[in-house]
Amino acid sequence: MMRGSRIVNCLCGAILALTALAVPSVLRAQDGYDLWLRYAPLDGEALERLRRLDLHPVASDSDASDPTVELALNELERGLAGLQNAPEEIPADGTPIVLQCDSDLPGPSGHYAVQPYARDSAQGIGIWASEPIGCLYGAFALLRALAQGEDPLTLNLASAPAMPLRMLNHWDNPDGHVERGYAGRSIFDWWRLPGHLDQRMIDYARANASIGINAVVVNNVNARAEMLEPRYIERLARLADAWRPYGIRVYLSARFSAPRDIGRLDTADPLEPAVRAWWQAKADEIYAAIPDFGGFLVKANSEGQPGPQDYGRSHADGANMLAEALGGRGTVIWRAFVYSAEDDTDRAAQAYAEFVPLDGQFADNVIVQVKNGPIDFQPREPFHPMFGAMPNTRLMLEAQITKEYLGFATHLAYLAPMWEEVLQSDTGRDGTVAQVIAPAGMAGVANTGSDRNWSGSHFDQANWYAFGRLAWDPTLSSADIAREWAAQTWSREPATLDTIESIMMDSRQAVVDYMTPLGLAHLMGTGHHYGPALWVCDLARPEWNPCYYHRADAEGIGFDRTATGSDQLAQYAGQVAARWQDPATISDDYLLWFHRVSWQHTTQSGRPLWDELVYRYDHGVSTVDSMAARWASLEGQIDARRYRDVSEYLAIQQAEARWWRDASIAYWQSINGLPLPEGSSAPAHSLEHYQSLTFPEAPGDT
Ligand code: GCW
Repeated sequence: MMRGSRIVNCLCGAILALTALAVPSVLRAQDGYDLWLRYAPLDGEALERLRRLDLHPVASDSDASDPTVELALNELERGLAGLQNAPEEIPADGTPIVLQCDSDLPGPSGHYAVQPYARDSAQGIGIWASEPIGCLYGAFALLRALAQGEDPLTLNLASAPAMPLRMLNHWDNPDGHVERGYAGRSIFDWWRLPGHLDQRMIDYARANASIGINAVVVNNVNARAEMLEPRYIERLARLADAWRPYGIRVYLSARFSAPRDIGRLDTADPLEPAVRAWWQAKADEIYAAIPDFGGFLVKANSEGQPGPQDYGRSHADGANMLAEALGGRGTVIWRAFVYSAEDDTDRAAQAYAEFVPLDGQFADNVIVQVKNGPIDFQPREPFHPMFGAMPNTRLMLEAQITKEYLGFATHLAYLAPMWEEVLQSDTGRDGTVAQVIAPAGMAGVANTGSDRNWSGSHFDQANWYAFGRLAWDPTLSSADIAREWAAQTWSREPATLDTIESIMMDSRQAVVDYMTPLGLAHLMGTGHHYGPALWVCDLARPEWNPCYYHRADAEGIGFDRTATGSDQLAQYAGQVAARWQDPATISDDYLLWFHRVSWQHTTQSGRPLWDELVYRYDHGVSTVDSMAARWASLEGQIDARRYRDVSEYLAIQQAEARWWRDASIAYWQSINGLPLPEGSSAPAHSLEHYQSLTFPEAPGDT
């Protein structure tokens, strides 16, 4: 099989080489499908060096028969061929890349070392790991370095994952709709499974493995019970088989009421023996089909989902019942994203209030999954106060890769700076958030879909990439990740890279500024979360309304979370709360999140709040203008199709940033009656105009 595919690849390589004569490689048409794994041909010294070395991968006989090692060898061949613009054929001699995948190199699962070695007069590159998956990760690491033009003879790439679970959560429904998905339909074709496995499922696993992702929850946390039925288990087994060599374990979101929905029981009470027996039998059935099934992800008693509280039981009762059914075979990931219709306390305080008293009560194979902030994936939130507050429970961080609240796929917003901000936050109790989650992991709500470019936009690929890289190593800097991603995805030209990196690094703060500056949150159109809707105040549940979050009136604006208000600030460690306690000293980034202040309040910039607010909106808009201008300067440096795709999206973003600014300012002025600061232009339309806009076609709704 190997030989056959090499022969075919040789022909492809020859055709590629001919095409290369006509069009400079950087400008060849790209549709984004290849992600960061393009292996675009090197040039100059880097290319000469590779050609001189004539690298070729080899593995010992015992390793080579392993499917994961075979993937590593194939990937190296494919990558080396691409980087050298050469056919995928193994040179007879040259410098070996020796894979040793059963070495006694100590470290957690997945670790590797990639280094040059010299033995007698021979030199080579070694990839050492203690299991095959480490070799695959090492192969990708080597190719990542080579793709950035590095010299293989000076590399020293020892690395180990910082946390065991590096997971994607798909909010994909079995009918193909993706909740909060902006990249088309679901990539999972349940209808044609298990008979047909789409190549995309392999390409997806390969992309995940290249950044260290090792776990995938295939269905929405707003789960359908049918996903637990035999026909889906059979389909999932086919995926599990296909992904196993890539080191990926499959998980299911489980609907808590499944014993009633599909099990013919009249209760789902977790303490009821018949219910426990049902889950036990279900787990056994799944493990019979998928021996390395990862476990269940559960959203319970949140936003109308069923859960143990329906029967007067606690989250721990519910989670532990499922944990017992899985036993040592798998993990229950229980979400802490809860807020209740009956509870009129500050929404930001509710998860902590419900979960922290349960610390120590969860079974060993339960992980509690906590969103990065206490509300809901806003453009900026302070870190969630549960981090550090449950020392006897494994906590996992949930981030959102899909941009539900950051302009969908059409706004360019690189999210790694946001995740970096959270991961590096000192909880004041148990180290940084990154340290708190180290025994568990990180989950990202996936942004993949059926769009040719996977993510709905070329730049959103960077968020998938950065999520994986940070879950592997949360100490990486967002700027470094941006650069290494861009070098593999766009171009290696240093000036082009500088420009792309600068656009990416400015982008998230730009969104914060034009949507929700100074600690404001949740002002998006209700339901679909597209566009501004600051004025909405008539929905049944208080926390569905933007006015709940901003609390603006003629006197002032902001949510008082100090002791004079909801006192949610008291959920943080003393030293952390102290930093945010005083409206005179708190960072402007969190001002209106924790404080209600007058429109005249002096901010850190020295400007009164109203002036600062308008300044931030203007700054957000002008940053997007500048991002578009910087991108325009790359015309001719980037292949035309992707260049144009990004240009058009940036034009949309420019218009929508203005829309956000204008609608927000028009609304605030209707409340505070204040004139615009000198030099700031009036909104383009009346408030009524903005209020009249509706978007019934907005994608990704529930
Ligand atoms: O962000 C909100 C979304 C819901 C989502 C929920 C959650 C899956 O608007 O669509 O439901 O969070 O995280 O459970």
